[in-house]
Amino acid sequence: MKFKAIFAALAIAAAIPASADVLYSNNFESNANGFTGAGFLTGTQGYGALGFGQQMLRNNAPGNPAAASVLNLNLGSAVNNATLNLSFGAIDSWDGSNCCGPDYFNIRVDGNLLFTKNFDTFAATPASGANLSTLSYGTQLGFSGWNDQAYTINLNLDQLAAGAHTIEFFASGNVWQAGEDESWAIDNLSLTGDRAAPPADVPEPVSGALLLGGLGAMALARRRRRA
Ligand SMILES: [Ca+2]
Ligand SMILES: [Ca+2]
Ligand SMILES: [Ca+2]
Ligand SMILES: [Ca+2]
Repeated sequence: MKFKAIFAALAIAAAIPASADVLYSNNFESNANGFTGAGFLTGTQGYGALGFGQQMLRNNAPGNPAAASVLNLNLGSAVNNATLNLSFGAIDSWDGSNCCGPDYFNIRVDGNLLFTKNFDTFAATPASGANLSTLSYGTQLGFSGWNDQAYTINLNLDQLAAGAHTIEFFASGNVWQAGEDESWAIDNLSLTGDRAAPPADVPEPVSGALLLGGLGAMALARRRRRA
């Protein structure tokens, strides 16, 4: 029984890959597993042509900051080189530095604000930044009659410890108008990273000694049975 448990533990340790793992992924086609707080699945309208599929997670909550859509994760082991990737839609009248802004989209990981950007869907050029790639701007993708924008966002989260984590997605700004005036959506969300190596104290030499001891005892028992 003891040997079986040790061998099972070794087998599990050997099965943990050392390279990049997908720790969470969701295209929001059928569920928002792991999420709490504000937000709801909705049809993608014009965002469907930009890789958002049929459904996405939309949040049009009011407030400053507005109520967040919160991803709750529990990691079985520590993770290195963690990266968060997502598609982001700035839907309708995001005002940037115009009259009714600022309108920020924010990502906060374990209480740390790692992404904040004042989006302007009236601008002649797309928003720019090291973490942003443009999918669409200056076009009508649906919802209210205002033009919309779409981007991919890539964030380096570095190390994540084993255990619970929260990733909050939310809008803010003292003229965040919410509702059908300005809202946002995310899709194609993934968290990838390298699971840390299994603990160094996996008792390989000990189990070997136990195994040899066990074989010795078995041989002794056989000899005794023969005698
Ligand atoms: Ca989708
Ligand atoms: Ca607005
Ligand atoms: Ca629109
Ligand atoms: Ca606004």
